Amino acid sequence: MSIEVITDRSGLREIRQKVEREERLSFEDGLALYATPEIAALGELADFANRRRNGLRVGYNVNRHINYSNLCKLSCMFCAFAKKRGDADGYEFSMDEILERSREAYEGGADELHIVGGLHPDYPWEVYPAMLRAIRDRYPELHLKGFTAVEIDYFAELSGLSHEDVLRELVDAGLGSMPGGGAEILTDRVWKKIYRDKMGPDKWIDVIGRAHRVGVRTNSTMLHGHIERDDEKVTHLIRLRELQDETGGFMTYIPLRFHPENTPIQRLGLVQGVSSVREIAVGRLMFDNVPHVKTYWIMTSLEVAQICLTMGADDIDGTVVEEKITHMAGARTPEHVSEEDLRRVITEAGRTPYRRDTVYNELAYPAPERAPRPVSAVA
Ligand code: V47
Repeated sequence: MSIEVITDRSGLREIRQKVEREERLSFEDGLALYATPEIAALGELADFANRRRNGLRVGYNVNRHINYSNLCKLSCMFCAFAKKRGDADGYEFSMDEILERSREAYEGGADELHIVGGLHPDYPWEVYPAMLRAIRDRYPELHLKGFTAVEIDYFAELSGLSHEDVLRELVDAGLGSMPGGGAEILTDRVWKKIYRDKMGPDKWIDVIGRAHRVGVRTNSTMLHGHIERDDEKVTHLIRLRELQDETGGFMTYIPLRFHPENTPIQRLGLVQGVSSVREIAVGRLMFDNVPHVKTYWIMTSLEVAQICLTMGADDIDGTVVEEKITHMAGARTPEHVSEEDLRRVITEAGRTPYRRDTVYNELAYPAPERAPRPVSAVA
């Protein structure tokens, strides 16, 4: 078989020309990207698009996730994290436990805390700004990336405030940006089938748009590998792209690989490496106006994440330390990787690692030593 035959079989000839001319890809192009059996040709195209934007640089951050509680009013079918009060594995961290994790993160040299949780059945709204303020007052060096659009919407309901006022209060308390979770698949069919109690797709887009307009930058995600169809994933990516045209507030796109264990849709099984690579490549090509595409190694494995770095991704998330959402759903990856290991994974892929803050400014490596915070400085 000649290389020409592979190019023909890939169905990507015209799309390749469009990508070269920096022309926007259509819905039908998106379907073709999902349909092609030629994963290497797809990856090469996405790598080209990524390198035109980001060169050979790959970002990572030194971060820590804090999942403050898994008690949740919702019962989404893809989720193994959410529990009800009285369930054996339901938990909530006290403020002291949250501050202890923040201290460890600070002393361990982290630059970011990624803070999300379930829709807690009893916390009053005031808990959330108080949580941020308590961390910020002690560790102002840490960027607080917190709360998905789903949580923000819930806080608006709890407080009676507008979404904008909720966001402004959180920013005043220390919120630096928002992660991209909760988007799942932005179509009504999937929403009705597997997470109908949760905010719908239009609402997710609306709340994120409001965040962008009040100056809060966010990430974006797509949960793939369950009941969604290719056309629904293309619709999802185009919706994100359209919002980005309007607001420019998305920093990163992150495909999330569905982990089925302990969920009511466990029978669907786990999609494997090629699916993770394809989502990265299609995301890079379709979502042409997002600056960065992240392979989240916790969900893909470091091995697959490394391959994704050669096929469209320019970011690998961070050191993480403790992760519950995917691990309660059967993830076998570790919860922590060292900064040195992340750099090695990136270098081995032929890329140049850079330590970054949450909003993609380059930071010094190695980072200057951090002294323990003197007790007198603690509020
Ligand atoms: O919102 C829930 C998804 C998200 C499962 O913005 C599941 O930098 C897989 O959004 N299998 C949380 N996924 C993770 C997330 C994230 C992660 C890393 C970085 C960033 C960022 C964001 O995980 C949830 C939901 O969409 N999720 N259950 C599951 N069983």
